[in-house]
Amino acid sequence: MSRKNQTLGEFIIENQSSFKYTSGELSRLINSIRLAAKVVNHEVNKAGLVDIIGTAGDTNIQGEDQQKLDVYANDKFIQTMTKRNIVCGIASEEEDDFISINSQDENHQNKYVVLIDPLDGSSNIDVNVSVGTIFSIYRRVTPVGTPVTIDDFLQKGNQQVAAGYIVYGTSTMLVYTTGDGVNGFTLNPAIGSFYLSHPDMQFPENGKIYSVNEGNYTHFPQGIKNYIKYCQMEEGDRPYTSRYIGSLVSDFHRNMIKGGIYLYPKSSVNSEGKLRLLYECNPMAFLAEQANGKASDGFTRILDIEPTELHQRVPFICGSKNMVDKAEEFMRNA
Ligand code: AHM
Ligand code: MG
Repeated sequence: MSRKNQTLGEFIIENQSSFKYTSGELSRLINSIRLAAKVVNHEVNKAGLVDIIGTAGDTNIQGEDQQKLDVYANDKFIQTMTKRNIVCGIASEEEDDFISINSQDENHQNKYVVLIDPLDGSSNIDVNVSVGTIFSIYRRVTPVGTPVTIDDFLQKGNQQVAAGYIVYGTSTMLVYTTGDGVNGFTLNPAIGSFYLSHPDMQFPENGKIYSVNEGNYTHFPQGIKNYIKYCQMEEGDRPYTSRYIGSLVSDFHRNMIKGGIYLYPKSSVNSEGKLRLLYECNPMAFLAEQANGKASDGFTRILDIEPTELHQRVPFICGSKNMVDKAEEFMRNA
């Protein structure tokens, strides 16, 4: 039984038995993500001090090399999961190829692979605006005991066993699903523990917020242009409100709480869209569906798309179910 103020550690232990494979391996993996999130959070919070303690490429006062925060976050998540011998493979936005991790006994006994965007929206760091980490977890499809292959990573989103994000915002939250609803945990920085603050998160079926980079308007497909005009039209509960942070995790998080839609369509500039299927769209789509929302590329359910490459991009429309349905209708009819 989950209850508010439960720590994330307690929640993971109590809910372990509801997960269909109960070896504890997935729980250990989520625990290691929790740990890395705290370390990255600590560093993100110091970002404003960069002029005092040194910029990327500098050496700081303690003689340590300063790293860009996205590189730092990438290293921390990979190190945490590798050193704890918890996954058999990792793919990251920051790495060209996937990483195969040998178990300590070199037997490749771990069953899970993780795909991660270690610091999404990192251009927001310099201006003190929220950023996030996104993760997606699968069971490997190749046999345990052999090195992972690309096939372990190129799985459809509907095969995910867990997914989540960390939002480094006015407070830091970890939000995740193992396919049994979505729960959000807020970090108490004084104690260093995440507490269950948002049990069973749900997208309202309707919303009044649309989030899209309207600077790209002239390059959008006609269906998206028509939908944006629909959002702006004065009729019924419209016009909707426009809110765009430019940080997927933050825009998604707000829309899930308040009701809204996020769109990153393809355009004449980004012919495939901008966002990455495997470590941005799929995990957010899994969360959205688990929270009674919806995610689509305009025509197809995101979670049903067959991946063809690690860093594949797709158009992404995600949020309150009725809003996504409406945007799809405009795409179909354009
Ligand atoms: P990134 O992975 O390079 O940070 O890009 C992903 C980000 C999303 O978080 C955000 O929604 C989008 O890119 C913003 O893009 P744009 O500046 O083109 O609107
Ligand atoms: Mg990203």
